[in-house]
Amino acid sequence: MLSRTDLRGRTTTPAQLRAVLPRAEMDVDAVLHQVRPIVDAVAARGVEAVLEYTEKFDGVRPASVRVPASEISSALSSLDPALREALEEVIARIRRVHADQRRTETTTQVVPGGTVTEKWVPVERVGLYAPGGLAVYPSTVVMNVVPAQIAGVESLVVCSPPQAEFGGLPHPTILAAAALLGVDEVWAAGGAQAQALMAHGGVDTDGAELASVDIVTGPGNIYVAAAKRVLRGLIGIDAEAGPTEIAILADSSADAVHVAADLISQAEHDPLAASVLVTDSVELADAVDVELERQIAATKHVERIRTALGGSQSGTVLVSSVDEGVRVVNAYAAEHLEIQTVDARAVAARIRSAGAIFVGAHSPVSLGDYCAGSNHVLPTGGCARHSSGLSVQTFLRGIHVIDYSEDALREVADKVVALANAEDLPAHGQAVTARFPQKGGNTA
Ligand code: HSO
Ligand code: ZN
Repeated sequence: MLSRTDLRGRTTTPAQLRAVLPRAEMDVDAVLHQVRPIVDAVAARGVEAVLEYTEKFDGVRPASVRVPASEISSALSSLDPALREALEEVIARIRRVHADQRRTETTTQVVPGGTVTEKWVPVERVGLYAPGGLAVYPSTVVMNVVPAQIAGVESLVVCSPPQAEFGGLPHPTILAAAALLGVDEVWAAGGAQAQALMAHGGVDTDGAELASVDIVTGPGNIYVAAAKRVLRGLIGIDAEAGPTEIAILADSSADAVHVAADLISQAEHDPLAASVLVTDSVELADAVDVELERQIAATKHVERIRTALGGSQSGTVLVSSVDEGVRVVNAYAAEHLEIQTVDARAVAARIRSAGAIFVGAHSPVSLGDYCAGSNHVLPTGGCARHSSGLSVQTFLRGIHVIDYSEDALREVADKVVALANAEDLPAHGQAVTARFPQKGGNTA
Protein backbone atom coordinates (compact mmCIF):
# COMPACT_ATOMS: atom_id res chain seq x y z
CA MET A 1 0.00 0.00 0.00
CA LEU A 2 2.57 2.59 1.11
CA SER A 3 5.61 3.12 -1.07
CA ARG A 4 8.90 2.29 0.68
CA THR A 5 12.11 4.20 1.05
CA ASP A 6 14.92 2.10 2.47
CA LEU A 7 17.29 4.30 4.43
CA ARG A 8 18.75 1.53 6.62
CA GLY A 9 22.26 2.58 7.50
CA ARG A 10 22.11 5.36 4.94
CA THR A 11 20.84 8.32 6.95
CA THR A 12 22.84 11.36 5.99
CA THR A 13 22.60 15.05 6.81
CA PRO A 14 19.18 16.56 7.63
CA ALA A 15 19.15 18.44 4.31
CA GLN A 16 19.95 15.29 2.31
CA LEU A 17 17.31 13.37 4.26
CA ARG A 18 14.69 16.00 3.51
CA ALA A 19 15.44 15.63 -0.19
CA VAL A 20 14.50 11.92 -0.17
CA LEU A 21 11.68 11.83 2.40
CA PRO A 22 8.08 11.81 1.16
CA ARG A 23 6.50 15.26 1.45
CA ALA A 24 3.50 17.12 0.08
CA GLU A 25 4.51 19.76 -2.43
CA MET A 26 2.57 22.98 -2.27
CA ASP A 27 3.62 25.41 -4.98
CA VAL A 28 2.12 28.62 -3.64
CA ASP A 29 4.02 30.70 -6.20
CA ALA A 30 2.21 28.88 -9.00
CA VAL A 31 -1.17 30.31 -7.97
CA LEU A 32 -0.03 33.83 -7.08
CA HIS A 33 -1.03 35.11 -10.52
CA GLN A 34 -4.61 33.98 -9.80
CA VAL A 35 -4.70 35.31 -6.26
CA ARG A 36 -3.11 38.74 -6.69
CA PRO A 37 -5.98 40.11 -8.82
CA ILE A 38 -8.48 38.90 -6.18
CA VAL A 39 -6.60 40.64 -3.39
CA ASP A 40 -6.25 43.80 -5.50
CA ALA A 41 -9.94 43.83 -6.40
CA VAL A 42 -10.99 43.49 -2.76
CA ALA A 43 -8.53 46.22 -1.77
CA ALA A 44 -10.05 48.52 -4.41
CA ARG A 45 -13.73 47.60 -4.32
CA GLY A 46 -14.23 45.93 -0.92
CA VAL A 47 -17.39 43.96 -0.26
CA GLU A 48 -18.65 44.35 -3.83
CA ALA A 49 -15.61 42.40 -5.09
CA VAL A 50 -15.91 39.88 -2.26
CA LEU A 51 -19.50 39.14 -3.30
CA GLU A 52 -18.49 38.70 -6.94
CA TYR A 53 -15.83 36.14 -6.03
CA THR A 54 -18.15 34.46 -3.56
CA GLU A 55 -20.70 33.97 -6.32
CA LYS A 56 -18.03 32.61 -8.62
CA PHE A 57 -16.26 30.27 -6.19
CA ASP A 58 -18.92 29.38 -3.60
CA GLY A 59 -21.90 29.48 -5.95
CA VAL A 60 -23.97 31.69 -3.68
CA ARG A 61 -24.44 35.41 -3.04
CA PRO A 62 -25.27 36.22 0.60
CA ALA A 63 -27.43 39.28 1.23
CA SER A 64 -24.72 40.70 3.46
CA VAL A 65 -21.22 39.56 4.30
CA ARG A 66 -21.63 40.05 8.01
CA VAL A 67 -23.68 37.23 9.51
CA PRO A 68 -26.66 38.62 11.48
CA ALA A 69 -26.37 38.03 15.25
CA SER A 70 -29.73 36.25 15.21
CA GLU A 71 -28.31 33.59 12.85
CA ILE A 72 -25.36 32.96 15.18
CA SER A 73 -27.60 32.43 18.19
CA SER A 74 -30.15 30.33 16.32
CA ALA A 75 -27.33 28.06 15.07
CA LEU A 76 -26.50 27.42 18.71
CA SER A 77 -30.11 26.71 19.67
CA SER A 78 -30.37 24.15 16.88
CA LEU A 79 -27.04 22.46 17.68
CA ASP A 80 -27.24 18.77 18.46
CA PRO A 81 -26.92 18.50 22.28
CA ALA A 82 -24.24 15.79 22.14
CA LEU A 83 -22.16 17.90 19.77
CA ARG A 84 -22.66 20.90 22.02
CA GLU A 85 -21.42 18.93 25.00
CA ALA A 86 -18.37 17.76 23.02
CA LEU A 87 -17.57 21.29 21.86
CA GLU A 88 -17.91 22.60 25.40
CA GLU A 89 -15.42 19.98 26.55
CA VAL A 90 -13.00 20.98 23.77
CA ILE A 91 -13.34 24.63 24.75
CA ALA A 92 -12.74 23.89 28.43
CA ARG A 93 -9.62 21.82 27.73
CA ILE A 94 -8.18 24.26 25.21
CA ARG A 95 -8.75 27.08 27.68
CA ARG A 96 -7.01 25.14 30.44
CA VAL A 97 -3.84 24.58 28.40
CA HIS A 98 -3.76 28.01 26.78
CA ALA A 99 -4.35 29.87 30.07
CA ASP A 100 -0.91 28.59 31.10
CA GLN A 101 0.64 30.24 28.04
CA ARG A 102 0.00 33.76 29.32
CA ARG A 103 3.20 35.78 29.47
CA THR A 104 4.19 37.83 32.44
CA GLU A 105 5.96 41.15 32.20
CA THR A 106 9.62 40.96 33.19
CA THR A 107 11.84 43.82 34.32
CA THR A 108 15.60 43.36 34.19
CA GLN A 109 17.80 45.73 36.14
CA VAL A 110 20.69 45.91 33.67
CA VAL A 111 22.72 48.32 35.80
CA PRO A 112 21.76 50.50 38.78
CA GLY A 113 19.31 53.03 37.34
CA GLY A 114 18.95 51.22 34.03
CA THR A 115 16.09 48.82 33.37
CA VAL A 116 14.61 46.98 30.42
CA THR A 117 11.06 45.76 30.84
CA GLU A 118 9.48 43.38 28.40
CA LYS A 119 5.75 43.91 28.32
CA TRP A 120 3.31 41.78 26.40
CA VAL A 121 0.60 43.55 24.50
CA PRO A 122 -2.21 41.80 22.64
CA VAL A 123 -2.76 42.54 18.97
CA GLU A 124 -5.68 44.94 18.68
CA ARG A 125 -7.87 43.25 16.11
CA VAL A 126 -7.53 39.77 14.62
CA GLY A 127 -9.17 37.80 11.81
CA LEU A 128 -9.60 34.07 12.32
CA TYR A 129 -10.31 31.83 9.38
CA ALA A 130 -12.29 28.58 9.47
CA PRO A 131 -12.35 26.90 6.04
CA GLY A 132 -15.36 25.45 4.25
CA GLY A 133 -15.33 23.09 1.29
CA LEU A 134 -13.86 19.66 2.10
CA ALA A 135 -13.18 20.90 5.59
CA VAL A 136 -15.88 22.29 7.87
CA TYR A 137 -14.28 22.20 11.28
CA PRO A 138 -15.95 23.83 14.27
CA SER A 139 -12.96 22.52 16.26
CA THR A 140 -10.74 24.88 14.26
CA VAL A 141 -12.87 27.84 15.36
CA VAL A 142 -12.08 26.89 18.97
CA MET A 143 -8.35 26.43 18.25
CA ASN A 144 -8.16 29.95 16.76
CA VAL A 145 -10.48 31.87 19.05
CA VAL A 146 -9.39 30.61 22.48
CA PRO A 147 -5.71 31.64 22.24
CA ALA A 148 -6.72 35.07 20.91
CA GLN A 149 -9.19 35.57 23.73
CA ILE A 150 -6.72 34.43 26.38
CA ALA A 151 -4.08 36.75 24.91
CA GLY A 152 -6.52 39.58 25.62
CA VAL A 153 -7.37 40.48 22.02
CA GLU A 154 -10.31 42.84 22.26
CA SER A 155 -11.68 42.70 18.77
CA LEU A 156 -11.89 39.56 16.68
CA VAL A 157 -13.80 38.37 13.65
CA VAL A 158 -14.28 34.86 12.38
CA CYS A 159 -14.50 34.42 8.63
CA SER A 160 -15.86 31.28 7.00
CA PRO A 161 -17.17 30.61 3.49
CA PRO A 162 -20.91 30.87 2.84
CA GLN A 163 -22.56 27.58 1.98
CA ALA A 164 -25.19 27.45 -0.75
CA GLU A 165 -27.09 24.75 1.09
CA PHE A 166 -27.39 27.01 4.15
CA GLY A 167 -28.69 30.00 2.25
CA GLY A 168 -25.35 31.77 2.01
CA LEU A 169 -24.46 31.47 5.68
CA PRO A 170 -21.33 29.70 6.93
CA HIS A 171 -21.91 26.15 8.08
CA PRO A 172 -24.21 26.13 11.16
CA THR A 173 -21.70 24.22 13.31
CA ILE A 174 -19.14 26.96 12.64
CA LEU A 175 -21.69 29.57 13.75
CA ALA A 176 -22.64 27.51 16.80
CA ALA A 177 -18.98 27.18 17.84
CA ALA A 178 -18.59 30.95 17.48
CA ALA A 179 -21.66 31.46 19.67
CA LEU A 180 -20.34 29.09 22.35
CA LEU A 181 -17.11 31.11 22.43
CA GLY A 182 -18.94 34.41 22.73
CA VAL A 183 -17.89 35.57 19.26
CA ASP A 184 -20.50 37.87 17.78
CA GLU A 185 -18.74 39.00 14.61
CA VAL A 186 -18.73 36.41 11.83
CA TRP A 187 -18.41 37.12 8.12
CA ALA A 188 -19.51 34.85 5.34
CA ALA A 189 -16.48 34.92 3.08
CA GLY A 190 -13.93 32.30 2.08
CA GLY A 191 -10.68 31.74 0.24
CA ALA A 192 -8.38 34.52 -0.92
CA GLN A 193 -11.20 37.08 -0.92
CA ALA A 194 -11.80 36.47 2.80
CA GLN A 195 -8.13 37.06 3.66
CA ALA A 196 -8.14 40.26 1.59
CA LEU A 197 -11.35 41.49 3.21
CA MET A 198 -9.96 40.91 6.69
CA ALA A 199 -6.76 42.73 5.76
CA HIS A 200 -8.35 45.68 4.00
CA GLY A 201 -11.75 45.92 5.64
CA GLY A 202 -14.81 47.13 3.77
CA VAL A 203 -18.32 48.43 3.96
CA ASP A 204 -21.10 45.84 3.98
CA THR A 205 -24.18 45.96 1.74
CA ASP A 206 -26.20 47.54 4.56
CA GLY A 207 -23.56 50.21 5.17
CA ALA A 208 -22.01 48.53 8.22
CA GLU A 209 -18.26 48.90 8.47
CA LEU A 210 -16.02 45.83 8.45
CA ALA A 211 -12.87 47.05 10.16
CA SER A 212 -9.51 45.77 8.96
CA VAL A 213 -7.49 43.46 11.18
CA ASP A 214 -3.84 43.38 12.26
CA ILE A 215 -3.24 39.65 11.87
CA VAL A 216 -5.01 36.71 10.25
CA THR A 217 -4.66 33.13 11.43
CA GLY A 218 -6.10 29.74 10.60
CA PRO A 219 -5.69 27.03 8.01
CA GLY A 220 -6.96 26.99 4.44
CA ASN A 221 -6.23 25.73 0.97
CA ILE A 222 -3.47 26.84 -1.39
CA TYR A 223 -5.39 30.01 -2.39
CA VAL A 224 -5.66 31.04 1.24
CA ALA A 225 -1.93 30.41 1.66
CA ALA A 226 -1.18 32.48 -1.46
CA ALA A 227 -3.36 35.36 -0.24
CA LYS A 228 -1.53 35.31 3.08
CA ARG A 229 1.77 35.48 1.19
CA VAL A 230 0.54 38.53 -0.74
CA LEU A 231 -0.86 40.27 2.35
CA ARG A 232 1.99 39.52 4.75
CA GLY A 233 3.57 42.79 5.82
CA LEU A 234 0.37 44.77 5.51
CA ILE A 235 -0.88 42.41 8.21
CA GLY A 236 0.67 39.61 10.24
CA ILE A 237 -0.05 35.98 9.42
CA ASP A 238 0.37 32.83 11.46
CA ALA A 239 1.61 30.50 8.69
CA GLU A 240 0.96 29.41 5.15
CA ALA A 241 -0.75 26.17 6.08
CA GLY A 242 -0.27 23.23 3.74
CA PRO A 243 -1.95 19.81 3.62
CA THR A 244 -1.99 17.98 6.93
CA GLU A 245 0.80 15.53 7.80
CA ILE A 246 1.33 12.66 10.21
CA ALA A 247 4.59 10.85 10.80
CA ILE A 248 4.74 7.84 13.08
CA LEU A 249 8.00 6.57 14.51
CA ALA A 250 7.29 2.98 15.49
CA ASP A 251 9.24 -0.14 16.40
CA SER A 252 8.22 -3.80 16.57
CA SER A 253 6.36 -3.15 19.85
CA ALA A 254 3.78 -0.95 18.06
CA ASP A 255 0.31 -2.24 17.26
CA ALA A 256 -0.16 -2.31 13.48
CA VAL A 257 -3.91 -1.82 13.89
CA HIS A 258 -3.37 1.47 15.73
CA VAL A 259 -0.59 2.66 13.43
CA ALA A 260 -2.75 2.05 10.36
CA ALA A 261 -5.77 3.74 11.93
CA ASP A 262 -3.72 6.82 12.74
CA LEU A 263 -2.16 7.02 9.26
CA ILE A 264 -5.66 6.80 7.78
CA SER A 265 -7.08 9.39 10.17
CA GLN A 266 -5.00 12.23 8.76
CA ALA A 267 -5.22 10.96 5.17
CA GLU A 268 -8.96 11.46 5.58
CA HIS A 269 -8.51 15.25 5.47
CA ASP A 270 -7.32 15.69 1.96
CA PRO A 271 -6.08 13.74 -1.09
CA LEU A 272 -2.89 15.77 -0.64
CA ALA A 273 -2.43 14.78 3.02
CA ALA A 274 0.81 13.01 3.93
CA SER A 275 1.03 9.88 6.10
CA VAL A 276 4.53 8.64 6.79
CA LEU A 277 5.61 5.61 8.81
CA VAL A 278 9.22 5.50 9.99
CA THR A 279 10.17 2.11 11.40
CA ASP A 280 13.05 -0.26 12.01
CA SER A 281 10.72 -3.25 11.73
CA VAL A 282 9.97 -4.68 8.30
CA GLU A 283 7.42 -6.96 9.99
CA LEU A 284 5.54 -3.94 11.35
CA ALA A 285 5.69 -2.21 7.95
CA ASP A 286 4.22 -5.32 6.30
CA ALA A 287 1.52 -5.67 8.93
CA VAL A 288 0.59 -1.98 8.60
CA ASP A 289 0.20 -2.38 4.83
CA VAL A 290 -2.20 -5.28 5.37
CA GLU A 291 -4.11 -3.33 8.01
CA LEU A 292 -4.37 -0.25 5.80
CA GLU A 293 -6.09 -2.27 3.07
CA ARG A 294 -8.44 -3.85 5.58
CA GLN A 295 -9.35 -0.60 7.37
CA ILE A 296 -9.62 1.63 4.30
CA ALA A 297 -12.28 -0.64 2.85
CA ALA A 298 -14.41 0.13 5.91
CA THR A 299 -13.97 3.92 5.97
CA LYS A 300 -16.24 6.60 4.55
CA HIS A 301 -13.81 8.68 2.47
CA VAL A 302 -12.14 5.78 0.67
CA GLU A 303 -11.13 7.68 -2.47
CA ARG A 304 -9.57 10.59 -0.63
CA ILE A 305 -7.67 8.28 1.68
CA ARG A 306 -6.42 6.01 -1.10
CA THR A 307 -5.19 9.02 -3.06
CA ALA A 308 -3.39 10.45 -0.02
CA LEU A 309 -1.76 7.17 1.01
CA GLY A 310 -0.88 6.25 -2.57
CA GLY A 311 0.62 9.65 -3.34
CA SER A 312 4.35 10.37 -3.34
CA GLN A 313 3.86 12.48 -0.22
CA SER A 314 3.11 9.34 1.82
CA GLY A 315 5.15 6.23 2.44
CA THR A 316 7.11 3.97 4.75
CA VAL A 317 10.70 4.81 5.58
CA LEU A 318 12.80 1.89 6.78
CA VAL A 319 15.59 2.68 9.23
CA SER A 320 18.02 0.37 10.97
CA SER A 321 17.23 1.48 14.53
CA VAL A 322 15.02 3.81 16.55
CA ASP A 323 18.08 6.06 16.89
CA GLU A 324 18.26 6.39 13.13
CA GLY A 325 14.48 6.94 13.11
CA VAL A 326 14.90 9.86 15.51
CA ARG A 327 17.35 11.46 13.08
CA VAL A 328 14.90 10.95 10.23
CA VAL A 329 11.85 12.41 12.00
CA ASN A 330 13.86 15.34 13.32
CA ALA A 331 14.94 16.15 9.76
CA TYR A 332 11.38 15.69 8.51
CA ALA A 333 9.80 18.02 11.13
CA ALA A 334 6.27 16.67 10.72
CA GLU A 335 3.19 18.64 11.62
CA HIS A 336 2.15 15.71 13.84
CA LEU A 337 4.60 13.10 15.11
CA GLU A 338 3.53 9.98 16.99
CA ILE A 339 6.06 7.94 18.94
CA GLN A 340 4.98 4.33 19.24
CA THR A 341 8.12 2.60 20.52
CA VAL A 342 9.43 0.95 23.64
CA ASP A 343 10.07 3.74 26.17
CA ALA A 344 8.19 6.25 24.05
CA ARG A 345 8.69 9.09 26.54
CA ALA A 346 12.47 8.82 26.37
CA VAL A 347 12.35 8.75 22.57
CA ALA A 348 9.95 11.74 22.52
CA ALA A 349 12.37 13.68 24.72
CA ARG A 350 14.90 13.45 21.87
CA ILE A 351 12.60 15.02 19.28
CA ARG A 352 13.70 18.52 18.31
CA SER A 353 11.40 19.27 15.39
CA ALA A 354 7.67 18.57 15.12
CA GLY A 355 4.50 20.65 15.26
CA ALA A 356 3.22 18.44 18.07
CA ILE A 357 4.47 15.16 19.55
CA PHE A 358 2.07 12.38 20.53
CA VAL A 359 3.62 10.00 23.03
CA GLY A 360 2.91 6.29 23.34
CA ALA A 361 0.06 3.97 22.56
CA HIS A 362 -2.78 6.11 23.89
CA SER A 363 -2.10 9.55 22.44
CA PRO A 364 -3.33 9.41 18.84
CA VAL A 365 -3.33 12.53 16.66
CA SER A 366 -7.15 12.49 16.61
CA LEU A 367 -7.09 13.13 20.34
CA GLY A 368 -4.98 16.24 19.71
CA ASP A 369 -7.25 17.29 16.85
CA TYR A 370 -10.08 17.66 19.32
CA CYS A 371 -9.81 16.91 23.00
CA ALA A 372 -6.24 16.80 24.28
CA GLY A 373 -6.19 20.50 25.11
CA SER A 374 -3.32 21.07 22.66
CA ASN A 375 -3.75 23.31 19.62
CA HIS A 376 -4.32 21.70 16.23
CA VAL A 377 -3.26 24.65 14.05
CA LEU A 378 0.32 23.49 13.53
CA PRO A 379 3.23 24.13 11.16
CA THR A 380 3.23 21.95 8.03
CA GLY A 381 5.67 21.30 5.19
CA GLY A 382 8.74 21.15 7.44
CA CYS A 383 8.07 24.59 8.92
CA ALA A 384 8.21 22.96 12.37
CA ARG A 385 11.99 23.37 11.99
CA HIS A 386 11.53 27.09 12.65
CA SER A 387 7.94 27.72 13.74
CA SER A 388 5.43 26.76 16.40
CA GLY A 389 1.74 26.07 16.27
CA LEU A 390 -0.91 28.60 17.11
CA SER A 391 -0.76 29.75 20.73
CA VAL A 392 -1.44 32.73 22.96
CA GLN A 393 1.99 34.00 21.90
CA THR A 394 0.76 34.31 18.28
CA PHE A 395 -1.49 37.15 19.41
CA LEU A 396 0.97 38.97 21.66
CA ARG A 397 3.74 41.41 20.94
CA GLY A 398 6.69 41.70 23.28
CA ILE A 399 7.69 45.33 23.66
CA HIS A 400 10.90 46.39 25.34
CA VAL A 401 10.56 49.43 27.56
CA ILE A 402 13.94 51.09 28.14
CA ASP A 403 14.27 53.34 31.16
CA TYR A 404 17.74 54.71 32.07
CA SER A 405 18.65 57.43 34.55
CA GLU A 406 21.09 60.22 33.75
CA ASP A 407 23.84 58.47 35.70
CA ALA A 408 23.24 55.14 34.05
CA LEU A 409 23.38 56.74 30.60
CA ARG A 410 26.52 58.72 31.46
CA GLU A 411 28.25 55.58 32.62
CA VAL A 412 27.93 53.90 29.23
CA ALA A 413 28.14 56.98 26.97
CA ASP A 414 31.74 56.31 25.87
CA LYS A 415 30.83 52.84 24.70
CA VAL A 416 27.90 54.07 22.65
CA VAL A 417 30.20 56.62 21.03
CA ALA A 418 32.86 53.98 20.29
CA LEU A 419 30.33 51.67 18.66
CA ALA A 420 28.67 54.49 16.74
CA ASN A 421 32.00 55.66 15.36
CA ALA A 422 32.96 52.10 14.40
CA GLU A 423 29.76 51.90 12.38
CA ASP A 424 30.37 55.35 10.87
CA LEU A 425 27.24 56.70 12.51
CA PRO A 426 28.67 59.59 14.56
CA ALA A 427 25.28 61.25 15.00
CA HIS A 428 24.26 58.23 17.06
CA GLY A 429 27.09 59.05 19.49
CA GLN A 430 26.15 62.72 19.43
CA ALA A 431 22.62 61.89 20.54
CA VAL A 432 24.12 60.59 23.77
CA THR A 433 26.92 63.10 24.33
CA ALA A 434 24.55 66.00 23.66
CA ARG A 435 23.18 65.20 27.10
CA PHE A 436 26.62 65.51 28.68
CA PRO A 437 28.39 68.65 27.47
CA GLN A 438 31.34 67.95 29.79
CA LYS A 439 31.98 64.78 27.74
CA GLY A 440 32.41 66.88 24.63
CA GLY A 441 28.81 66.75 23.48
CA ASN A 442 27.29 69.34 21.21
CA THR A 443 24.47 70.94 23.19
CA ALA A 444 23.52 73.48 20.51
N1 HSO B 1 -5.64 17.40 11.82
C1 HSO B 1 -6.03 18.72 11.37
C2 HSO B 1 -6.98 19.39 12.31
C3 HSO B 1 -8.33 18.79 12.38
N2 HSO B 1 -8.61 17.48 12.46
C4 HSO B 1 -9.55 19.42 12.42
C5 HSO B 1 -9.91 17.31 12.58
N3 HSO B 1 -10.48 18.49 12.54
C6 HSO B 1 -4.77 19.56 11.19
O1 HSO B 1 -3.98 19.58 12.30
ZN1 ZN C 1 -7.27 15.92 11.78
